[in-house]
Amino acid sequence: MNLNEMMKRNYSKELSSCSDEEIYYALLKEVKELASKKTAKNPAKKKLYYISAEFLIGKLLSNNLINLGLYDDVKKQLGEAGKDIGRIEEIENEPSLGNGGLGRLAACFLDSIATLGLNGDGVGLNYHFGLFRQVFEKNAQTAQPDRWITENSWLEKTDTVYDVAFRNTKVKARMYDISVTGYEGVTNKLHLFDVESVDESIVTEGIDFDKTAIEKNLTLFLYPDDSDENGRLLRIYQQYFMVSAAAQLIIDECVSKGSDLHDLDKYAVIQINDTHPTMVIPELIRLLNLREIELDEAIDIVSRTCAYTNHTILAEALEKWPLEYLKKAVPQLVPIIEILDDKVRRKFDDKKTVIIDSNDTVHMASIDIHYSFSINGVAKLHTEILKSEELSHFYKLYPEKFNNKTNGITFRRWLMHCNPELSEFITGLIGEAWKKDASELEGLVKFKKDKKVLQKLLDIKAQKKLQLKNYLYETQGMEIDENSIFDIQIKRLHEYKRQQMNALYVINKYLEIKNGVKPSTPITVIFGAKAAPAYIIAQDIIHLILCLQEIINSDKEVSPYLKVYMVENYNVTNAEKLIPACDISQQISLASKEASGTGNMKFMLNGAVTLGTEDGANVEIHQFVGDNNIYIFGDESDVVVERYKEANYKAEEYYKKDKKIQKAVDFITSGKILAVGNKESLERLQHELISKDWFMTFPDFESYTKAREKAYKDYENRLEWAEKMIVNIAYAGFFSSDRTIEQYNRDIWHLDK
Ligand code: 26V
Repeated sequence: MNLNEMMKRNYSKELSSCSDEEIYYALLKEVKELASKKTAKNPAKKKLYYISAEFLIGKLLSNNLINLGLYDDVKKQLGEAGKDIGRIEEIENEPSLGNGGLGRLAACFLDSIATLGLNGDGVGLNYHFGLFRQVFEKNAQTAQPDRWITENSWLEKTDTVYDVAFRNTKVKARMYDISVTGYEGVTNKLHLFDVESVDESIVTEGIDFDKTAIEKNLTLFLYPDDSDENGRLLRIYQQYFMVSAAAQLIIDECVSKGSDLHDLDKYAVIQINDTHPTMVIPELIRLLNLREIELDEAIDIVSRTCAYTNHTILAEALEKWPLEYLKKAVPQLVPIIEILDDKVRRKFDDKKTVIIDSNDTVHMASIDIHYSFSINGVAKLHTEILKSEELSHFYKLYPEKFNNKTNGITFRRWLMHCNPELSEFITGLIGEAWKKDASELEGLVKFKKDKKVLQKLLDIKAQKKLQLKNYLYETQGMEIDENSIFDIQIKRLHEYKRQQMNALYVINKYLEIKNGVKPSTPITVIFGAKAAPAYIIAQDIIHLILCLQEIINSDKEVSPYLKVYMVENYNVTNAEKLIPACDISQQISLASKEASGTGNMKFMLNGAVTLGTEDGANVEIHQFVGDNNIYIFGDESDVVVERYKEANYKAEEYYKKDKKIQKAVDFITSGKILAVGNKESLERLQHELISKDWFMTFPDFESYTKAREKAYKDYENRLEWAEKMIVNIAYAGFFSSDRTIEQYNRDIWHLDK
């Protein structure tokens, strides 16, 4: 690609005299064309449809340039013309199509599917305002629409339009496509459906809008507030809109390839990402039945075509809808769901596995489990807990359907793109093969005593810390000390992830420094998290962290040793800056509650050391790196599961007997915090901790503190620390999403290459 010629063609100007914006739009156009040329000429007969409410794909320009093998050349040509590729990347908006791990996993999977040359597309929704943009005001989160779509973007309007009918109205679903380029692989598609009659102008204050104006609001926001009935109905409308369009697309594509629909499973496999796309099962059955396939056979066909992934054991995410709601929104599915339930009841005598329960509530996961051929968890421990606890009644019925697929991440984005310095260094040591076969990274182990290599690793980390400092200064006005320990917790805000426990530790550290006990190396604690707007306690936790940020950073006695920052609007773009700069990766969920985690893998790959519980994929990380290269603390999952069963945990007892806990918790409503914070919110949080502490931060607090202090102490011996870093990088290979996708394909999808 000759950029000078490209710019002359597009703007009749030399590259050097073009603006960053002009260069971005010319590259966008060019890369789209190049990507489309890599669409498989003779795609395999069978195709995977990965249906998901979220695809957190991140910015695409650099990612696509890397995958098309053009990045280095483009960067060089730009540099020669006095242009900085980093500045050009900034022009692009990040598509705000996801919330957290579930959506980012879907994006990593699309990258790996295309990289492995597999025939598989994503199907989701084109939310105009995404999740929401987080803005901090008065030490609290506010939510604004995140308008990410620009006139020219990666989205391509297609001619594919389907009717989607609800009880009271009918809408048109237009398909937009984003090309998904594989690394030296093929180009697949992410299909995003959008309601034709969408109306952005109905959004009034912040993210408020008329929830009943279905024709206008269906594709405005991801996860609109569901704290009232209209909000919950809207979720159902959105989900049905997504899967009805998906089902029509699947049928059309299969028929055009020669399927008579009796053999649908030879042409399609559908991966249902969590329960949000569950209605694709009854919808496909309905559509096959309309095409003259007997109901029983239609049910069989669909069950052979669908597979379900569970991403969480938290009850709130295993969706249940009142049958009444389905009758109001999508009555055409109700008789099908009743038949599905009836079949289950005839076959099995177990109330715990029914679809429609005695309260007339529909359990979406039950539909998935009975009427899919595969059910998988996303890390070893998670799958075991599903089998022995949460889904044990189903496991007894269908042991053969259950399988584990430990999550993974794409190394193209999470190392090559976000940390080219480390990438190049690794390639210099062990060659290029790791980019296609991540297990090759193990070759780094042999350098773990090589002082030169270790020193270079530390130098790269220092460089990434400096880059982060500059980035956070420019984008958020923060002034962080590049010579401090970077201790980072970035993920959705949820009580089970225990940001509040991290905050309690920070309070104690602050009080300790006030008392004259100073850490030998300064510490920078960084948080990044969005909280669902209706999740009050999560808002309170953000409020506490922002108050601590204000108090601690402006305290002249303390701030040379400890600073706290919460980055605003945590997203993929800033994760790409934060992760390579991190020293200590906080993965501190209550054991048994984090299905897998994928941030933990990204940090490890970039040479951060994990401070974590034996939860999710941390367990597997621990097994790979060994005790010396990870800081594990806290009660294990079986203890936690038992404690929940016994239901006799009393937070207040810990609060009363442990002085450290008491001091930290009392501080939440001290004069110091109240001077900068909101009394109601802080008191509510404090009360919640003392009276409930539902995610058991107190029992783990002492061992958390000890492990964290040990990590800070070990950090002092720089070369020994670097040894931990290199061991983490070396064993990150297993966590490549290429490995995960190979396993999905081998065990579930069976797609030809
Ligand atoms: C959460 C929420 C919270 C906000 C309101 C709407 C809503 C809807 C669904 C969910 C479920 C999120 C499920 C999820 O993201 N699970 C994560 O999946 C990751 C990929 O498998 C895994 O690494 C994380 O451990 C798991 O939490």
